[in-house]
Amino acid sequence: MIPNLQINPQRLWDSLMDTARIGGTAKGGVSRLTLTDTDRQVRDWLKEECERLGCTVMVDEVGNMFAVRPGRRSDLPPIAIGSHLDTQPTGGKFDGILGVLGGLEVFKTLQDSGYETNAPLMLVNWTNEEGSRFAPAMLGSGVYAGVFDRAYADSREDRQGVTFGEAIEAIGYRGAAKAGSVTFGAMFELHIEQGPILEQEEKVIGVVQGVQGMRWYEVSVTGREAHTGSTPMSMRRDALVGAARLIDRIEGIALEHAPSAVGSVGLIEVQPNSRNVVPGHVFFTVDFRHPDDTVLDVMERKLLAAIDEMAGKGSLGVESKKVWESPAVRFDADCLASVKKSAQAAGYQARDMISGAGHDAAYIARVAPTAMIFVPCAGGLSHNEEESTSFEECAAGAQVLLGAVLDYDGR
Ligand code: HGY
Ligand code: MN
Ligand code: MN
Ligand code: MN
Repeated sequence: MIPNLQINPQRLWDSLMDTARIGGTAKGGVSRLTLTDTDRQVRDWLKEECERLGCTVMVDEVGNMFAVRPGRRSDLPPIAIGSHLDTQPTGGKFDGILGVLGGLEVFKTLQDSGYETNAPLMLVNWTNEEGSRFAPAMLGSGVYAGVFDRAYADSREDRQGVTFGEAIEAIGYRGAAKAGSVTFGAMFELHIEQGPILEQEEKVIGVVQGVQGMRWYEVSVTGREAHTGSTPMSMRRDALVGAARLIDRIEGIALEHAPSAVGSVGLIEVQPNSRNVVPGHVFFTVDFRHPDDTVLDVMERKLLAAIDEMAGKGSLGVESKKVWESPAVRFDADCLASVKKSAQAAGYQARDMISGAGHDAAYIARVAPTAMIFVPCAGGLSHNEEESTSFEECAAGAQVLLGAVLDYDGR
Protein backbone atom coordinates (compact mmCIF):
# COMPACT_ATOMS: atom_id res chain seq x y z
CA MET A 1 0.00 0.00 0.00
CA ILE A 2 1.44 3.40 -1.00
CA PRO A 3 1.45 5.83 1.99
CA ASN A 4 -1.15 8.56 1.48
CA LEU A 5 1.08 11.66 1.22
CA GLN A 6 0.18 14.58 -1.04
CA ILE A 7 2.69 16.86 -2.76
CA ASN A 8 2.12 20.63 -2.59
CA PRO A 9 1.18 21.63 -6.17
CA GLN A 10 1.48 25.38 -5.57
CA ARG A 11 4.94 25.08 -4.05
CA LEU A 12 6.06 22.96 -7.03
CA TRP A 13 4.59 25.40 -9.55
CA ASP A 14 6.15 28.41 -7.76
CA SER A 15 9.57 26.72 -7.83
CA LEU A 16 9.21 26.12 -11.58
CA MET A 17 8.23 29.74 -12.23
CA ASP A 18 10.96 31.10 -9.92
CA THR A 19 13.74 29.07 -11.53
CA ALA A 20 12.46 29.89 -15.04
CA ARG A 21 13.72 33.41 -14.36
CA ILE A 22 17.31 32.08 -14.27
CA GLY A 23 18.16 32.40 -17.95
CA GLY A 24 14.63 33.53 -18.72
CA THR A 25 14.17 34.92 -22.25
CA ALA A 26 12.05 37.82 -23.49
CA LYS A 27 9.70 35.35 -25.19
CA GLY A 28 9.02 33.50 -21.93
CA GLY A 29 11.41 30.64 -22.53
CA VAL A 30 14.65 29.71 -20.84
CA SER A 31 18.22 29.79 -22.14
CA ARG A 32 20.50 28.02 -19.67
CA LEU A 33 23.21 26.41 -21.77
CA THR A 34 25.23 23.84 -19.90
CA LEU A 35 28.20 25.09 -17.82
CA THR A 36 27.42 28.76 -18.46
CA ASP A 37 26.84 31.23 -15.66
CA THR A 38 23.07 30.71 -15.78
CA ASP A 39 23.67 26.98 -15.31
CA ARG A 40 25.89 27.83 -12.36
CA GLN A 41 23.18 30.05 -10.85
CA VAL A 42 20.51 27.36 -10.98
CA ARG A 43 22.97 24.76 -9.66
CA ASP A 44 23.84 27.02 -6.73
CA TRP A 45 20.11 27.52 -6.08
CA LEU A 46 19.47 23.76 -6.07
CA LYS A 47 22.42 23.11 -3.76
CA GLU A 48 21.12 25.67 -1.24
CA GLU A 49 17.58 24.25 -1.41
CA CYS A 50 18.84 20.71 -0.78
CA GLU A 51 21.15 21.74 2.06
CA ARG A 52 18.24 23.64 3.63
CA LEU A 53 16.39 20.29 3.66
CA GLY A 54 19.28 18.70 5.50
CA CYS A 55 20.61 16.83 2.47
CA THR A 56 24.28 16.14 1.85
CA VAL A 57 25.22 17.44 -1.60
CA MET A 58 28.04 15.81 -3.58
CA VAL A 59 29.37 16.79 -7.01
CA ASP A 60 31.36 14.47 -9.26
CA GLU A 61 34.18 15.26 -11.65
CA VAL A 62 31.86 16.06 -14.56
CA GLY A 63 29.54 18.22 -12.48
CA ASN A 64 26.77 15.71 -11.79
CA MET A 65 25.08 16.80 -8.51
CA PHE A 66 23.78 14.30 -5.94
CA ALA A 67 21.73 15.40 -2.90
CA VAL A 68 21.15 12.61 -0.37
CA ARG A 69 18.19 12.51 2.05
CA PRO A 70 18.93 9.87 4.73
CA GLY A 71 16.55 6.94 5.22
CA ARG A 72 15.95 4.56 8.10
CA ARG A 73 18.54 2.13 6.76
CA SER A 74 21.83 3.59 5.56
CA ASP A 75 22.87 0.12 4.41
CA LEU A 76 20.30 0.24 1.58
CA PRO A 77 21.31 1.83 -1.74
CA PRO A 78 19.55 5.18 -2.27
CA ILE A 79 16.59 5.51 -4.61
CA ALA A 80 17.46 8.30 -7.05
CA ILE A 81 15.22 10.89 -8.67
CA GLY A 82 17.08 12.60 -11.48
CA SER A 83 16.95 14.79 -14.55
CA HIS A 84 18.73 17.91 -15.81
CA LEU A 85 18.84 21.71 -15.30
CA ASP A 86 20.51 22.69 -18.58
CA THR A 87 18.37 23.81 -21.51
CA GLN A 88 18.47 24.44 -25.21
CA PRO A 89 19.36 27.99 -26.32
CA THR A 90 15.65 28.62 -26.96
CA GLY A 91 14.35 26.13 -24.42
CA GLY A 92 11.24 26.05 -22.27
CA LYS A 93 10.42 26.28 -18.57
CA PHE A 94 9.90 22.54 -18.04
CA ASP A 95 12.29 20.35 -20.10
CA GLY A 96 14.59 18.70 -17.53
CA ILE A 97 13.94 20.98 -14.58
CA LEU A 98 10.44 19.55 -13.98
CA GLY A 99 12.15 16.25 -13.13
CA VAL A 100 14.58 17.88 -10.72
CA LEU A 101 12.01 20.15 -9.04
CA GLY A 102 9.49 17.29 -8.96
CA GLY A 103 12.10 15.39 -6.97
CA LEU A 104 12.73 18.38 -4.73
CA GLU A 105 8.97 18.57 -4.10
CA VAL A 106 9.01 14.89 -3.11
CA PHE A 107 11.77 15.68 -0.60
CA LYS A 108 9.84 18.66 0.80
CA THR A 109 6.63 16.62 1.08
CA LEU A 110 8.45 13.89 3.03
CA GLN A 111 10.06 16.55 5.21
CA ASP A 112 6.69 18.19 5.94
CA SER A 113 5.14 14.90 7.00
CA GLY A 114 8.22 13.67 8.86
CA TYR A 115 7.99 10.50 6.79
CA GLU A 116 11.15 8.40 6.91
CA THR A 117 11.82 6.14 3.91
CA ASN A 118 13.59 2.82 4.35
CA ALA A 119 16.25 3.60 1.78
CA PRO A 120 17.96 6.97 1.49
CA LEU A 121 16.71 9.13 -1.40
CA MET A 122 18.98 10.94 -3.84
CA LEU A 123 18.13 13.91 -6.03
CA VAL A 124 20.36 14.13 -9.12
CA ASN A 125 21.11 16.89 -11.63
CA TRP A 126 22.91 15.37 -14.64
CA THR A 127 25.35 17.61 -16.49
CA ASN A 128 24.88 18.50 -20.19
CA GLU A 129 21.83 16.40 -20.93
CA GLU A 130 20.95 18.60 -23.90
CA GLY A 131 24.11 18.16 -25.93
CA SER A 132 23.46 21.57 -27.49
CA ARG A 133 26.61 23.41 -26.39
CA PHE A 134 28.75 20.25 -26.07
CA ALA A 135 27.87 17.21 -28.17
CA PRO A 136 26.88 14.51 -27.51
CA ALA A 137 23.78 14.75 -25.38
CA MET A 138 23.50 13.02 -21.99
CA LEU A 139 27.24 13.50 -21.46
CA GLY A 140 27.16 13.68 -17.64
CA SER A 141 25.00 10.60 -17.21
CA GLY A 142 27.02 8.92 -19.96
CA VAL A 143 30.27 9.41 -18.05
CA TYR A 144 28.52 8.23 -14.86
CA ALA A 145 27.36 5.07 -16.67
CA GLY A 146 30.80 4.42 -18.14
CA VAL A 147 29.76 5.12 -21.76
CA PHE A 148 32.31 7.96 -22.00
CA ASP A 149 35.34 8.73 -19.86
CA ARG A 150 36.17 12.03 -18.22
CA ALA A 151 38.93 12.84 -20.72
CA TYR A 152 36.45 12.49 -23.60
CA ALA A 153 33.96 14.77 -21.84
CA ASP A 154 36.63 17.34 -21.00
CA SER A 155 37.78 17.42 -24.63
CA ARG A 156 34.37 18.27 -26.11
CA GLU A 157 34.39 21.74 -27.66
CA ASP A 158 31.56 24.20 -28.23
CA ARG A 159 31.35 26.10 -31.54
CA GLN A 160 33.50 28.87 -30.04
CA GLY A 161 36.31 26.41 -29.25
CA VAL A 162 35.74 26.38 -25.46
CA THR A 163 36.17 22.88 -24.01
CA PHE A 164 33.86 21.17 -21.51
CA GLY A 165 36.83 20.98 -19.13
CA GLU A 166 37.45 24.73 -19.31
CA ALA A 167 33.76 25.51 -18.88
CA ILE A 168 33.23 23.28 -15.84
CA GLU A 169 36.29 24.78 -14.11
CA ALA A 170 35.05 28.29 -14.97
CA ILE A 171 31.75 27.77 -13.10
CA GLY A 172 33.40 25.91 -10.21
CA TYR A 173 31.54 22.60 -10.64
CA ARG A 174 34.46 20.23 -11.08
CA GLY A 175 33.48 18.03 -8.15
CA ALA A 176 35.70 15.81 -6.05
CA ALA A 177 33.75 12.58 -6.48
CA LYS A 178 34.96 10.18 -9.18
CA ALA A 179 32.31 9.67 -11.86
CA GLY A 180 30.29 6.58 -11.02
CA SER A 181 31.48 6.52 -7.41
CA VAL A 182 28.22 7.94 -5.99
CA THR A 183 26.01 4.88 -6.24
CA PHE A 184 22.26 4.32 -6.00
CA GLY A 185 19.93 1.36 -6.36
CA ALA A 186 17.34 2.69 -8.85
CA MET A 187 16.39 5.90 -10.61
CA PHE A 188 13.03 7.49 -11.52
CA GLU A 189 12.89 10.42 -13.97
CA LEU A 190 9.88 12.70 -14.40
CA HIS A 191 9.82 14.64 -17.69
CA ILE A 192 7.41 16.35 -20.06
CA GLU A 193 6.66 14.11 -23.04
CA GLN A 194 7.93 16.65 -25.59
CA GLY A 195 5.54 15.03 -28.07
CA PRO A 196 1.78 15.08 -28.81
CA ILE A 197 0.56 11.61 -27.75
CA LEU A 198 -0.64 12.14 -24.16
CA GLU A 199 -2.42 15.37 -25.01
CA GLN A 200 -4.09 13.86 -28.10
CA GLU A 201 -5.26 10.84 -26.10
CA GLU A 202 -6.23 13.01 -23.11
CA LYS A 203 -4.05 10.96 -20.78
CA VAL A 204 -2.15 12.59 -17.92
CA ILE A 205 0.61 10.07 -17.23
CA GLY A 206 2.98 8.28 -19.60
CA VAL A 207 4.56 5.10 -18.23
CA VAL A 208 7.74 5.27 -20.29
CA GLN A 209 8.97 1.81 -21.30
CA GLY A 210 12.19 2.97 -22.92
CA VAL A 211 13.96 5.44 -25.21
CA GLN A 212 14.41 5.07 -28.97
CA GLY A 213 17.78 4.75 -30.71
CA MET A 214 19.60 7.99 -31.64
CA ARG A 215 22.54 8.73 -33.92
CA TRP A 216 24.33 12.03 -34.59
CA TYR A 217 26.67 12.76 -37.51
CA GLU A 218 28.72 15.77 -38.61
CA VAL A 219 29.10 16.55 -42.33
CA SER A 220 31.54 18.93 -44.03
CA VAL A 221 31.08 20.00 -47.64
CA THR A 222 34.00 21.77 -49.34
CA GLY A 223 33.75 23.71 -52.60
CA ARG A 224 35.49 26.90 -53.64
CA GLU A 225 34.79 30.49 -52.69
CA ALA A 226 34.18 32.66 -55.74
CA HIS A 227 32.60 35.94 -56.78
CA THR A 228 28.82 35.64 -57.07
CA GLY A 229 28.72 38.21 -59.85
CA SER A 230 31.47 37.17 -62.18
CA THR A 231 31.63 33.40 -61.78
CA PRO A 232 29.57 31.50 -64.39
CA MET A 233 27.31 28.83 -62.91
CA SER A 234 29.25 26.18 -64.87
CA MET A 235 32.45 27.11 -63.05
CA ARG A 236 31.11 27.07 -59.54
CA ARG A 237 31.81 24.60 -56.72
CA ASP A 238 29.06 25.78 -54.39
CA ALA A 239 29.31 24.01 -51.03
CA LEU A 240 25.93 25.30 -49.88
CA VAL A 241 24.10 23.93 -52.90
CA GLY A 242 25.77 20.58 -52.22
CA ALA A 243 24.77 20.71 -48.56
CA ALA A 244 21.21 21.63 -49.52
CA ARG A 245 20.95 18.57 -51.75
CA LEU A 246 22.23 16.34 -48.93
CA ILE A 247 19.84 17.93 -46.42
CA ASP A 248 16.93 17.30 -48.77
CA ARG A 249 18.07 13.66 -49.03
CA ILE A 250 18.29 13.38 -45.24
CA GLU A 251 14.64 14.36 -44.96
CA GLY A 252 13.86 11.83 -47.69
CA ILE A 253 15.59 9.02 -45.79
CA ALA A 254 13.54 9.78 -42.68
CA LEU A 255 10.30 9.88 -44.71
CA GLU A 256 11.15 6.53 -46.29
CA HIS A 257 11.09 5.03 -42.78
CA ALA A 258 8.26 7.12 -41.34
CA PRO A 259 6.24 7.30 -39.19
CA SER A 260 8.70 5.95 -36.61
CA ALA A 261 11.84 7.44 -38.14
CA VAL A 262 12.83 11.06 -37.70
CA GLY A 263 15.73 12.91 -39.31
CA SER A 264 16.85 16.49 -38.77
CA VAL A 265 19.61 18.96 -39.58
CA GLY A 266 19.65 21.47 -36.72
CA LEU A 267 23.02 23.16 -36.92
CA ILE A 268 24.60 24.57 -40.09
CA GLU A 269 27.55 26.92 -40.59
CA VAL A 270 28.42 28.48 -43.94
CA GLN A 271 31.80 29.99 -44.69
CA PRO A 272 32.53 32.76 -45.40
CA ASN A 273 28.76 33.51 -45.03
CA SER A 274 29.00 36.59 -47.21
CA ARG A 275 26.15 37.48 -49.50
CA ASN A 276 28.36 37.97 -52.58
CA VAL A 277 30.74 35.04 -52.14
CA VAL A 278 29.90 31.54 -53.41
CA PRO A 279 30.12 29.45 -50.20
CA GLY A 280 33.35 27.49 -50.04
CA HIS A 281 32.60 25.42 -46.94
CA VAL A 282 29.55 24.18 -45.07
CA PHE A 283 29.42 22.25 -41.77
CA PHE A 284 26.15 20.69 -40.62
CA THR A 285 24.85 18.11 -38.15
CA VAL A 286 22.47 15.16 -38.68
CA ASP A 287 20.16 13.70 -36.03
CA PHE A 288 18.54 10.32 -36.91
CA ARG A 289 16.22 8.45 -34.51
CA HIS A 290 14.11 5.28 -34.57
CA PRO A 291 12.91 2.75 -31.99
CA ASP A 292 14.67 -0.06 -33.94
CA ASP A 293 18.47 0.10 -34.27
CA THR A 294 18.44 -2.11 -37.39
CA VAL A 295 16.36 0.55 -39.19
CA LEU A 296 18.88 3.16 -38.04
CA ASP A 297 21.56 0.99 -39.68
CA VAL A 298 19.64 1.19 -42.98
CA MET A 299 19.17 4.95 -42.64
CA GLU A 300 22.88 5.33 -41.89
CA ARG A 301 23.83 3.32 -44.98
CA LYS A 302 21.58 5.52 -47.12
CA LEU A 303 23.16 8.67 -45.68
CA LEU A 304 26.68 7.43 -46.38
CA ALA A 305 25.67 6.37 -49.90
CA ALA A 306 24.36 9.87 -50.61
CA ILE A 307 27.59 11.37 -49.28
CA ASP A 308 29.73 9.00 -51.34
CA GLU A 309 27.69 9.73 -54.46
CA MET A 310 28.16 13.50 -54.05
CA ALA A 311 31.88 13.11 -53.32
CA GLY A 312 32.17 10.82 -56.36
CA LYS A 313 31.04 13.60 -58.66
CA GLY A 314 34.35 15.30 -57.90
CA SER A 315 33.42 18.96 -57.76
CA LEU A 316 32.77 19.01 -54.00
CA GLY A 317 34.66 17.42 -51.13
CA VAL A 318 32.34 15.72 -48.62
CA GLU A 319 33.42 14.24 -45.27
CA SER A 320 31.26 12.86 -42.50
CA LYS A 321 31.72 11.27 -39.11
CA LYS A 322 29.38 9.63 -36.64
CA VAL A 323 29.72 11.58 -33.37
CA TRP A 324 27.14 9.77 -31.24
CA GLU A 325 25.20 6.52 -31.16
CA SER A 326 22.76 5.79 -28.35
CA PRO A 327 21.02 2.42 -28.88
CA ALA A 328 17.35 1.90 -28.08
CA VAL A 329 16.93 1.08 -24.39
CA ARG A 330 14.16 -0.59 -22.33
CA PHE A 331 13.44 0.30 -18.69
CA ASP A 332 13.16 -1.93 -15.62
CA ALA A 333 9.96 -3.93 -15.02
CA ASP A 334 9.91 -3.39 -11.23
CA CYS A 335 10.38 0.37 -11.57
CA LEU A 336 7.69 0.49 -14.24
CA ALA A 337 5.35 -1.50 -11.99
CA SER A 338 5.83 1.10 -9.24
CA VAL A 339 5.05 3.92 -11.67
CA LYS A 340 1.89 2.13 -12.87
CA LYS A 341 0.75 1.37 -9.34
CA SER A 342 1.34 4.95 -8.29
CA ALA A 343 -0.59 6.38 -11.23
CA GLN A 344 -3.48 4.06 -10.43
CA ALA A 345 -3.44 4.92 -6.71
CA ALA A 346 -3.45 8.63 -7.60
CA GLY A 347 -6.38 8.05 -9.97
CA TYR A 348 -4.64 9.12 -13.19
CA GLN A 349 -5.24 7.67 -16.65
CA ALA A 350 -1.88 6.32 -17.83
CA ARG A 351 -0.54 4.76 -21.01
CA ASP A 352 2.65 2.91 -21.86
CA MET A 353 4.92 4.63 -24.38
CA ILE A 354 8.45 4.93 -25.76
CA SER A 355 10.32 8.23 -25.54
CA GLY A 356 11.19 10.01 -28.79
CA ALA A 357 13.51 12.35 -26.95
CA GLY A 358 16.73 11.30 -25.30
CA HIS A 359 16.99 11.36 -21.51
CA ASP A 360 19.61 10.66 -18.85
CA ALA A 361 17.51 7.67 -17.86
CA ALA A 362 18.58 6.04 -21.14
CA TYR A 363 22.18 5.82 -19.90
CA ILE A 364 21.38 5.28 -16.23
CA ALA A 365 19.33 2.22 -17.23
CA ARG A 366 22.66 0.58 -18.06
CA VAL A 367 23.82 0.72 -14.43
CA ALA A 368 20.64 0.73 -12.32
CA PRO A 369 16.94 -0.21 -12.59
CA THR A 370 15.31 2.85 -14.11
CA ALA A 371 11.93 4.11 -15.33
CA MET A 372 10.43 7.39 -16.50
CA ILE A 373 7.17 9.20 -15.98
CA PHE A 374 5.81 11.57 -18.65
CA VAL A 375 3.25 14.33 -18.37
CA PRO A 376 1.75 16.07 -21.41
CA CYS A 377 3.03 19.32 -22.86
CA ALA A 378 0.84 21.70 -24.83
CA GLY A 379 0.73 20.80 -28.51
CA GLY A 380 3.56 18.35 -27.90
CA LEU A 381 5.86 21.34 -28.32
CA SER A 382 9.32 21.37 -26.73
CA HIS A 383 12.80 22.78 -27.45
CA ASN A 384 10.76 25.91 -28.06
CA GLU A 385 10.28 28.99 -25.85
CA GLU A 386 6.53 28.39 -25.93
CA GLU A 387 6.92 24.97 -24.29
CA SER A 388 4.23 24.68 -21.64
CA THR A 389 2.35 22.25 -19.45
CA SER A 390 -0.29 22.88 -16.83
CA PHE A 391 -0.23 23.37 -13.08
CA GLU A 392 -2.36 20.22 -12.73
CA GLU A 393 -0.16 18.10 -15.01
CA CYS A 394 3.02 19.11 -13.17
CA ALA A 395 1.29 18.24 -9.90
CA ALA A 396 0.13 14.90 -11.30
CA GLY A 397 3.65 14.02 -12.42
CA ALA A 398 5.19 14.86 -9.04
CA GLN A 399 2.44 12.99 -7.20
CA VAL A 400 3.02 9.87 -9.30
CA LEU A 401 6.79 10.28 -8.81
CA LEU A 402 6.28 10.40 -5.01
CA GLY A 403 4.06 7.33 -5.08
CA ALA A 404 6.42 5.37 -7.34
CA VAL A 405 9.41 6.09 -5.08
CA LEU A 406 7.46 5.14 -1.94
CA ASP A 407 6.13 1.98 -3.57
CA TYR A 408 9.62 0.99 -4.73
CA ASP A 409 10.98 1.83 -1.27
CA GLY A 410 8.39 -0.39 0.35
CA ARG A 411 9.01 -3.45 -1.86
O1 HGY B 1 18.23 15.31 -27.90
C1 HGY B 1 17.44 14.99 -27.02
O2 HGY B 1 16.55 14.21 -27.25
C2 HGY B 1 17.51 15.57 -25.64
O3 HGY B 1 16.67 16.68 -25.57
N1 HGY B 1 18.84 15.92 -25.28
MN1 MN C 1 15.19 16.91 -21.30
MN1 MN D 1 15.83 18.69 -24.18
MN1 MN E 1 34.44 43.13 -54.96
